Amino acid sequence: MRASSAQRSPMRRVLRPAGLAVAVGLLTTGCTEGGVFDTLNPKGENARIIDDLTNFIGIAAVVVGIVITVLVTYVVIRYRTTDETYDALPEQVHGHTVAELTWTIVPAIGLIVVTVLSLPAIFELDSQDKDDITVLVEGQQWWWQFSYDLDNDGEYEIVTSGDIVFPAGQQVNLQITSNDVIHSFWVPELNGKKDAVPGLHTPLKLHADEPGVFWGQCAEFCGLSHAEMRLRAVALDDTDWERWVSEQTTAGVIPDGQDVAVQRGYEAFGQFCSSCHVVDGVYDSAYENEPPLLSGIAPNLTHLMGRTSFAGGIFELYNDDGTVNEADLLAWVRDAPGRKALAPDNQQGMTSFAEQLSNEQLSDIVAYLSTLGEAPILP
Ligand code: HEC
Ligand SMILES: [Cu+2]
Repeated sequence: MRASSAQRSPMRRVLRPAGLAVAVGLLTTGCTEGGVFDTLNPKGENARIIDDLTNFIGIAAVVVGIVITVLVTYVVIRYRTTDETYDALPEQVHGHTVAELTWTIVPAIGLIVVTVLSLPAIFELDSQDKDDITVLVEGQQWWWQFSYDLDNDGEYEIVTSGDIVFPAGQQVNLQITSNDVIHSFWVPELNGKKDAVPGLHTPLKLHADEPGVFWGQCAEFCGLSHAEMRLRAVALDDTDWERWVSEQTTAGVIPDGQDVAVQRGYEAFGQFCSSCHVVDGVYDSAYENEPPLLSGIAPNLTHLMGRTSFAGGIFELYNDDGTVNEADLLAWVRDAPGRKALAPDNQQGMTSFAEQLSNEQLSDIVAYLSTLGEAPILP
């Protein structure tokens, strides 16, 4: 045995492999099968194009990796020095035409194959059919807004947030943008990531084979609540989709005064909330008055109750038994920055109303919010 390895302490011999095992263990914890953020589990045409490419290139890369590892191991063992002092250099070689040509041409062929396979996939994923529905996806700190142009006339018929609802089995054109910093729109089971950059409209497509709910997450660090900037992509069958559209395209209504709590909540909303939040046909003025937000936009609440979640997809809007999750809704309206990391002093996110609103006003407002729109339609 050589001098150096004889000096190695027995502790180190144990610690090294143990450390390696822990590292591999930690790395593979991300590999749960069937998780909602599983990129290797395509549920639509676009994701499948990416998955096919990943599978082919991944397997090829593993084969190349094995060949290289075997060759390197062979060379290391076969040509190791036999000189006990380590002073003598092995025979030095300069220039070997066959070897140099081989390690240039073989990788070049590999890269050409990868390029030839990737290019059509890139073009296919970027192409959009003008006849398909278009949804403008706006990222802001820290939630997503979805504006639907159903007939491609440049006008948005529906504005919502949190859930992006769309017809299953159809391609939907997305235009991804941001109203403040760079975000990234990502629904792993349906497509790759696409950066949301202020001033740019970047195309992406959404397609799901079957009705279902697919989870998404902002994938570009965008500040304080980046980790709490989620979304759900809800694919509906044709009948449900048409019902959803007809519900969403109806404007809000001014309460008729029958329910006094709702009436008081509606009035308090006008006083405290309508500078930021729009309710179509009821409180339309928020955008005109330039809401005190960096993004200039707060969630449109016209059909709030038609969503499954709120505040960037982090709170459920409904309890398991189907009743409205009034507890979380009330806690949110009372003190949003206490429920999710926001920076209202920096014009990022909703302000706290803990000091301004009494418990009675809060429950009135929640009563009013509960009247906004119908219950969500789920696959
Ligand atoms: C300074 C602007 C501002 C004011 C004023 C404001 N909000 Fe908000 N509100 C926001 C922003 C921004 C969000 C999104 C926060 C997030 O999810 O990160 C939000 C989110 C919400 C949500 C969740 C909506 C969704 O779909 O995720 C509700 C409900 C809500 N606000 C209700 C209210 C009520 C009720 C009031 C008045 C008491 C109010 N807000 C006042 C800016 C405001
Ligand atoms: Cu982010």
